[in-house]
Amino acid sequence: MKNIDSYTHVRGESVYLDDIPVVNGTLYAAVFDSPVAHGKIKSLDIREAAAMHGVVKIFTAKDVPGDNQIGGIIPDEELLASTHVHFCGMPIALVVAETDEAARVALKKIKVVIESLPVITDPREAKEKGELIIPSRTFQIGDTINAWHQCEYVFEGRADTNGQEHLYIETQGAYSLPQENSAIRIYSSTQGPTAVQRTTARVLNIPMHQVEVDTTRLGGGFGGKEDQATTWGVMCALATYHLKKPVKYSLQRMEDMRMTGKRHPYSSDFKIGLNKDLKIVAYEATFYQNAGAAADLSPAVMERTLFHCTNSYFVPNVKATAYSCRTNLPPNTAFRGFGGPQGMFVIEAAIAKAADALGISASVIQQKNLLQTGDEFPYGQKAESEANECWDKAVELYDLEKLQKEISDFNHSNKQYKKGMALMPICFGISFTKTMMNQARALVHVYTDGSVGVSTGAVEMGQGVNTKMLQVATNIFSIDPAKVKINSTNTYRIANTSPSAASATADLNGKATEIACKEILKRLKKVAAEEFKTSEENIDLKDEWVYANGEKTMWEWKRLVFETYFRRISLSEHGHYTPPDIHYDLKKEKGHPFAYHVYGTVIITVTIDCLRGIYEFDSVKVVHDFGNSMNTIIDIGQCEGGIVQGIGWMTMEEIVYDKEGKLLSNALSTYKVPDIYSVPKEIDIHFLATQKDNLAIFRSKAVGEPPLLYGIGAYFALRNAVKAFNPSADIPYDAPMTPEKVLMSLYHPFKK
Ligand code: LUZ
Ligand code: MOS
Repeated sequence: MKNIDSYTHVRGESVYLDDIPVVNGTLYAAVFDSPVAHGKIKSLDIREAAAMHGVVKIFTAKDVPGDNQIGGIIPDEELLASTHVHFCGMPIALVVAETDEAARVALKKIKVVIESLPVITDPREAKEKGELIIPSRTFQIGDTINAWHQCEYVFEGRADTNGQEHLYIETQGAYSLPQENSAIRIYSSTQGPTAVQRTTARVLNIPMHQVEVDTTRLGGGFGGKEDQATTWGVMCALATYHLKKPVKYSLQRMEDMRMTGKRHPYSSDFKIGLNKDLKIVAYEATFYQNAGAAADLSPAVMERTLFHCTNSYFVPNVKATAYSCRTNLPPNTAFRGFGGPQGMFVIEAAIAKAADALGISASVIQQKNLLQTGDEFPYGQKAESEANECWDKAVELYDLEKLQKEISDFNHSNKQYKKGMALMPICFGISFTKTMMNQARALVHVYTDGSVGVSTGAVEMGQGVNTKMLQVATNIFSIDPAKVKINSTNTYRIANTSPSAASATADLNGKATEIACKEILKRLKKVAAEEFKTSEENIDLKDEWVYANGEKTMWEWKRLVFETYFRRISLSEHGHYTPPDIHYDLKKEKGHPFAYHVYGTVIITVTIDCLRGIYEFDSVKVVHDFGNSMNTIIDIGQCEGGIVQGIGWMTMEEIVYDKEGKLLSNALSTYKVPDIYSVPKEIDIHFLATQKDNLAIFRSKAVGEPPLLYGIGAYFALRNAVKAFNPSADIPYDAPMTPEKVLMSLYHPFKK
């Protein structure tokens, strides 16, 4: 089934935040943000700005009627700075004007005097100074202290990964409208409508039932709108609250890049020990997470780093410690993978270092240590592994031996160009790591004409979740897709939603939809059973017809629906789903946090130009564990997008802050993202279809985040290509491997 949004997308008719027809009297907001990364506000002068033509009002911290606080996990982030600023881009004042232009012109007239305080941008420095967001956490299995004695080889090193700008095509934004009796409706480009509702209620000191948040769709989220969309919704609502006027704020790209947090950079230390057979016996890692100036989602991201610190390998002795370090950068936040990729990169660096030292291919070590079913993760969960199946299938299907030979032949006969290849197995846990968040609801109405309306907590952000929800309803009722409408995500229809995140949206909301539909179906069948004088088990619905005892009856779907209504039986249901058997003990750091894991293996090949340091990815060949995909077109799209985004993070996207905490890569002229030319020439995705039971919707495993992890292979393929040119290259494990870094390592140190 095609994505139900493709028709309006292609015609430009899909309604994003900035396409919502504007109500008469709408005002426009813009934020005045801190020009310095850390300091004390000595004075703030808004008089000249407030007197400008078209300016209606300027709000500051003093105008917040409730709690001036937007911190989701920890209350450590002010909506508008009151006395101190903690990062460049921190909101200080909110200008509201009759036009967008007037608001932005007025920003320039605001005068602030800030007494500078010391700026920290490096997480290791923050840790040294005791600047931690939460106490450190350690995951442990076996006994690393005694395990080192059993190791034939031990290697230590350091690995760094940089951040990543979300670069959703649609920037952040919100539009709030005053309603009767002081209620407020907020259209928000958010992954988490409930977060916007809850925080607005807290900031304005009004009950949550006064705040309606409605989200039709996003032009991309990638985690950037899991938590940080809230700010803009609350800003608009604050102005609406005071002015009783509709207020809109759609951020400009540079505002968005400057003021919002990104993927967390990490700096890490590792120590790995292997025995003679190249089995990993022990692994230790210390992660320094660059959290930015406030907690945001950093504690949860840090936790997912620990959960993924051994990737898809079984290691009997592990000790991994993580620190969430407070720096003077915009608070870093969720980004597809949510700390998992950062954790995986470190063990892959450790394996690469060992392989280099032993003069073998990293794939030899990788293959020998893949998880088997029954193996225990450091957090106590037992694996239901597809790691070996994916790996073996990739090796066989894509003929690894032949590929390796082609590459070595190419490298022998070419001086200026070199090829490199890497294999990368992946493993990603599906569920919110906070067990409580794994719940969802769906509201299904069957109307008397036989059409169906479905509302869930799922937010459509381009990932195709609405199509999947529609498939669930049409499948259970066995009706034409045209009969089903998926409604906008709205806090008045579905309450207390978890954000659309953690790759779990289709599973959680799909299962809730399934539960609601099945309940209605049961009632429909009861009516049919009475009419056709048989039992409910003997009633079937197929292609909009009622069958009794296997025989087609006179009733079609529409008639059945109307007869049910005529008997005064409810045609609506609110379904609630929570995955069974997941739990976690924070004291022991053990449990069963994930409903299941997703596995896969990629073989990725790159060609570098050894004169210029530029490169092209020749091919990305994947065997991915989809379970039983319910929509192969959408799932391939998620894989392709995730792979390209992962390659971008690992190879070209370079976030640069200066020592003063100012973002230098602050526009698309200075921040390079993958474009159509940098997409690998070939992306081949093989579906590892398994018949095993799992907790995914229709056994179709979650697909949002896992494919991003394949991008890590790109980094190691590049390293291998550089080594083919300069075997003595001493390349730090420091991603992204930009063309500049490739060029430097090709010739440094250069012995020949
Ligand atoms: N968001 C969250 C996530 O709140 N918890 C998670 O475990 C998670 N995982 C991935 C992406 N977003
Ligand atoms: Mo996400 S990183 O699943 O919002």
